[in-house]
Amino acid sequence: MIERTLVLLKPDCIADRHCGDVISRFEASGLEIVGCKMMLLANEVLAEHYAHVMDRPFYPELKSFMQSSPVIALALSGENAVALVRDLMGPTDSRKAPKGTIRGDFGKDTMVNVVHGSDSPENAVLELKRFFAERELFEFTAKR
Ligand code: IDP
Ligand code: MG
Repeated sequence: MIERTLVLLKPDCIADRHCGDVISRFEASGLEIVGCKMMLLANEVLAEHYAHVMDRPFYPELKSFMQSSPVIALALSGENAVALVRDLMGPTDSRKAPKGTIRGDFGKDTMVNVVHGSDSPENAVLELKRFFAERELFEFTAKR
């Protein structure tokens, strides 16, 4: 099934100049970019996006990490895009992520882990709405 999913390239990805590498992996796996923008995450957006970890002791540090620079938000489209992106990312803790995954190759630890990817098709729909206006998302399959 063709799905869309939300990816965020986190501040460490930008600072370490890994955006190109990460996007290349998504493209090489057959995913297409159907939305893209750089943005500073406002408090409210971040609080919604990370509502499920808001009560955890690490939230203040996560908040300051995620607001330490802009992030790059991507909407990616393709066959099973949600699960495919999660597979390419690897698990949350970069130190436990296998080599060959994005977090395993470029991440530092559990917090500083290069990318966000939606964890279910339902959340992907909600998250895309959170980060993109409808007119900022494109249906296209590029003509080759
Ligand atoms: P995910 O990004 O792999 O889906 P979530 O559990 O949804 O992981 O957590 C959201 C983000 O919160 C993680 O990507 C990471 O940046 C941060 N995080 C999660 N667990 C921890 C932790 O135990 N310590 C520090 N940061 C964490
Ligand atoms: Mg998550």
